[in-house]
Amino acid sequence: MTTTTVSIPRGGPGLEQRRRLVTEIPGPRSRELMDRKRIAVAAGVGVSLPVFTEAAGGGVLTDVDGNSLIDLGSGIAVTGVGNSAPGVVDAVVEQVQRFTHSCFMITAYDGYVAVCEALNRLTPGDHEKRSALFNTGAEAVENAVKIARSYTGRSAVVAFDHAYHGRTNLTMALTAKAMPYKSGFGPFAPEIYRAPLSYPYRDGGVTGREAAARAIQQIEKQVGAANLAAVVIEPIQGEGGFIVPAPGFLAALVEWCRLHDVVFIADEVQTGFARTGRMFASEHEGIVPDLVVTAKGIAGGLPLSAVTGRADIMDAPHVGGLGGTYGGNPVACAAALAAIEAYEHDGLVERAAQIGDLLLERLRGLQADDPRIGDVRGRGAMIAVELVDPSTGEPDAQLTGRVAAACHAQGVIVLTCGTFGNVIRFLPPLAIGDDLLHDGLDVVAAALASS
Ligand code: PLZ
Repeated sequence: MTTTTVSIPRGGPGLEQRRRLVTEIPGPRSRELMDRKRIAVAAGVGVSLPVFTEAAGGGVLTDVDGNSLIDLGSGIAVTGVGNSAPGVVDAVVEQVQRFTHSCFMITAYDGYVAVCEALNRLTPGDHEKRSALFNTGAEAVENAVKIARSYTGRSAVVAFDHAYHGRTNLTMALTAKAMPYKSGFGPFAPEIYRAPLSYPYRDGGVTGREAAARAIQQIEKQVGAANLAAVVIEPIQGEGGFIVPAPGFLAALVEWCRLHDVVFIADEVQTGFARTGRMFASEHEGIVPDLVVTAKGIAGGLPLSAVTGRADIMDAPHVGGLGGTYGGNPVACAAALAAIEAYEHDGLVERAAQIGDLLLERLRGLQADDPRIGDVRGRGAMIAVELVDPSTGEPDAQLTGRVAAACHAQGVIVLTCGTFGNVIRFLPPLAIGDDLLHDGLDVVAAALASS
């Protein structure tokens, strides 16, 4: 009998932590694979960088051509603990050898309960809480709405301008932007209403309290508190452009919701788990949401999501009313417990805050010499620049596209976002080192200079 040794490329923090280009980006092997993708994969599934991943860890991602790229995106804010973080890998391997699935609704397992206990402990507020686990952010947002409707006996839901909550039918309705998320995919779920946000850079000095009053007046007139089950909001908007509402905006909304028995749902899918320099972004504003939706960073890259909140609200749906075949999959739960351990005990909350200071300082330095950088904003390791035409203040999506493409060509993964497509966002893994951040920002600076 002959045995073949398969060499598996190892990711994790052991991967050499530097940017290294050995081919153009994309290289020949990535281009070949992109040709196969075009034939095999539905055209609607886009790829930002036509590069195929080989391994990833710390602050880098290596591709199939041997290039090492700096990761300033974390797979859209997922790998906060780092890709293939050792604790996550060990926990997953151990669990995968025990059992891969039983369906929690058929026979239960302790990992699911332990993740719920951790979420109940870590989310804002020390009231009695319950959690339920799902697979994706969108699925968890949908379930939060189901729970709020069941609790209140009302149907209307308010979401905000620039909101992003997912791509399923209900969450498309909650999401604001038509292209690429909604266009051609309707009709959308009914009883969803949109309210104006607080967007300090484009709000002409409107305070948080004033912006909340503006939103509340519209909700009262156009929906009516008596019909409203829930208000859903990202404490810092993600896809919509990393918009940090003016201080007091979120608190005023929470206050109004309490007064009218409307369930306040914080969508912390992108902001959760140390990302913003606090375990949850709601903490920056001192708010205690009724329900908190989490996903992305929760499990170090495995698909898991959750709804956590007030026990009386969470327990409203009848037994059997919540679930799904894979929700709270045991392997994903094992990964989440290891990831949460790292967030809590490896200083990652503090690290996110430090990364934020470094990013803000460097980007504000660039802004001082470049009037096309209209705004630098965000919190912790969730920072963005909004690019504009300096003569008019109008969003400059073309410049944004050119800068992102120039970064990609130099081996730096940056993502864009924003309703107007004119925001470059930085979401590095919290496991990245300062030298990689500086190298990545040098590339961003050069890309801006040449675009
Ligand atoms: N809520 C706040 O950021 C996902 C989506 C990228 P899923 N954001 C990235 C894309 O183009 O699909 C997100 C989010 C917020 C909900 C979601 C949805 O999470 O896990 O993608 O369903």
